[in-house]
Amino acid sequence: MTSIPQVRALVTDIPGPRSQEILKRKSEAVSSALGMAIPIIVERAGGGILVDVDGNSIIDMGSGIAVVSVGNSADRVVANVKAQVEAFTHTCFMVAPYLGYIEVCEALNRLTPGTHKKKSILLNSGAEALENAVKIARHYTKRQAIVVFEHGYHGRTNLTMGMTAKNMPYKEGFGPFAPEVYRMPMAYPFRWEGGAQECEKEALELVIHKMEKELGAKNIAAIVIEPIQGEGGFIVPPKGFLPGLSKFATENGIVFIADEVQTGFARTGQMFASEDEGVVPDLIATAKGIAGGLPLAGVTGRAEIMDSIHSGGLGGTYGGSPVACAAALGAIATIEEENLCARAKEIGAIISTALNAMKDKYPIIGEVRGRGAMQALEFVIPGGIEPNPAVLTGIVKFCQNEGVLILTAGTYGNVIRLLPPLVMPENLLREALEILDRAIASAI
Ligand code: PLZ
Repeated sequence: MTSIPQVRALVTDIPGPRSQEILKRKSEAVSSALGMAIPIIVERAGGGILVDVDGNSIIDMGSGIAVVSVGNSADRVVANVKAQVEAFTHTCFMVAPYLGYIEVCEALNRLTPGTHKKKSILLNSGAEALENAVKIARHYTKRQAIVVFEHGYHGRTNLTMGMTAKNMPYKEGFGPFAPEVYRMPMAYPFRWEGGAQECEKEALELVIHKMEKELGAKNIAAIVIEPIQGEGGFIVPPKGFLPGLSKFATENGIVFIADEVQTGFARTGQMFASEDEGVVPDLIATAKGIAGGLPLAGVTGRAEIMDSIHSGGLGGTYGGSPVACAAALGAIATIEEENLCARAKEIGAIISTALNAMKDKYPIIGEVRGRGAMQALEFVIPGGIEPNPAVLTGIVKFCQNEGVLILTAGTYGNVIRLLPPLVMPENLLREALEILDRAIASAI
């Protein structure tokens, strides 16, 4: 285990004097285009704790946006990376291949849903995985149209920006965007006109109707969806929506692509969130939790689709770097050997119990939702569903001042999302939830 004590401890205000000094240098040196969720400078991190340069120990309820699910500097990740860096740092897999890349692909082929023959490629980021998944689907189907969903998030490159729903801050002024990307209504039970039950009855039918009438099923190369939308605010579609889309895709020769960049690798209590409803995607995009913090992403899919591309058609200098692959093998071994899927379910039960108790107390909470260690609160003006983003600033600040890092999300900027490392000790988790409760109490 990490040598960093798993206790919250504040020795200065947040930010402390050393963080403040370095943050001044940040403003001088780093583009102001980059946001910052918490105004500290991190010095070390391990398990569920971030230690800043002033010596404050902060509970990490964000995992660097669902990345360090196995904890920061997890033992197996560190050991594998050290050994790999000493052996060699880079050859480019397309120039001179190495075993680590192949082993990560084998693991992806084994762990992703479905028992069919699968193959994989490795890349550097989630956005790059989505870009490649779309390239593959278009090439394979010889079609162009890509279907995405309201509230969806797929990245910041030109194509994935166009696939992402939310304008501010991701798209504003960055156009023009790539053509042939079509956004469909999302099955968002909390905000569906008529409510959650109507959503379950109507959403799938509406989306299929639009695909058939507005695009023509035979023109659609791929349907791309996050099984639970991440940046969009942890929107969980009603039962049947994902299987229905997947079935429609299969019946119409459309490639069904699950974007499991945020939901993957045990986060939701299964290795992949698609498994909860037995959905078997044709292609699955992975990143984030795959490699314990090193940059790595993958596209895994049906062998006949993955092999339909001409030799040399896919690649990149750094994709599947040997160091990132070594980290991934350490992270995957940790997830499997420490049974982090089961742990994610336990964490989910603890969080959702606590959040539901908060909902009973505070009418500004409109909904508690999520799955496993991916849980969120959506804030509203009491009595209705009008988004209430204004309360978030105070809640986040209160948590920070008490040494808890939480993240926000949502198209309306009114969602608090919790994504703790799956190795978070239970006492820390409960402490963070208790502080969040006090933060919300102080906001009303
Ligand atoms: N698909 C579902 O969640 C990344 C974005 C952070 P990259 N989400 C965090 C930010 O503001 O840039 C994400 C995701 C889903 C794709 C991506 C993109 O992954 O590794 O950030 O490119």
